[in-house]
Amino acid sequence: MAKKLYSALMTAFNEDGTMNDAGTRAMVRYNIDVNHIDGLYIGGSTGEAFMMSVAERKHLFKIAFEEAGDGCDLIAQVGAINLTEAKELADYAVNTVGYKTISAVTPFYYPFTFDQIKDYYDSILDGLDTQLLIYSLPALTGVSLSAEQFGKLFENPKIIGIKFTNADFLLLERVRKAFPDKLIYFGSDEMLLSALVLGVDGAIGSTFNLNAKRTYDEIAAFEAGDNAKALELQHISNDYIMDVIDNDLYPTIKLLFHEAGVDAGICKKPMNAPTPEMKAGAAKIYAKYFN
Ligand code: NAY
Repeated sequence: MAKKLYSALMTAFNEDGTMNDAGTRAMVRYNIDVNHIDGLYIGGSTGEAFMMSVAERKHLFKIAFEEAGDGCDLIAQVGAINLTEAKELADYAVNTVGYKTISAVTPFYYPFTFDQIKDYYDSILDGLDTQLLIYSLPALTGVSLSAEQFGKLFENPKIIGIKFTNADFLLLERVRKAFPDKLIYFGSDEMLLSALVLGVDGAIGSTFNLNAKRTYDEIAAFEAGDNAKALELQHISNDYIMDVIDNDLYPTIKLLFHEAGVDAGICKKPMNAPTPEMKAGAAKIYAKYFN
């Protein structure tokens, strides 16, 4: 099966923190029309969803779905520390809007037991005709699942795979070997090539919003057995990613959209508003990697 690339969709905001729908829609369009992206991951970390109200998250699901139409695959990230809200978001995404696939971050902040985490996923899926990707992001959630624990979550047949944002390559190898039929989408863009070697099904990431073409070329080189070319492209992508991180990751991706002619709004506080220095930095990054 061809490997898939998903951009983690950003959510555009105005200076007063309200949603900027035109900006979000424009980023959906750019991903479909310019990047020819396989899919969008909506309302994840990159989407700033954990700083948004339930009403705002629902609205995001609705406008992204409307704008994308049949243009690419869509995954709605419904996870929340408040399980009632996660269930409400899942029901809305699936039954009101029409998403076929959802994803949910592991419940975070409190040190939940594995049984509690399993109950969280089973509760979100209870009564819903959908499929779900576990969103595993130990660096931000503090929740690390073992291969055995992923296996227990997979006992729910609606759980089809993992968005694996983790640099633990031994775990990735163990999970890949144990569950060859489950989907694994890798989520650390700067380590994609190493994950491709271990047999991931694709990637979901923030930096593909601008860097999709180079990443598709890398995947194609890897699949053609041209590891030298794939590595050369990963090196360039990582120079780009490091520059973006140094300039402030999410605000800079929005600034890069601006450079590409897309009015992507700004990030929501407490994320940074763009400063003149950040704008100048983004202009340099755009000129260096995308001209
Ligand atoms: C999301 O929206 O949930 C993601 O984008 C997950 C993947 C990204 N992780 C985070 C925490 O942003 O693309 C990565 C990441 O931004 C990139 O690898 C740069 O470190």
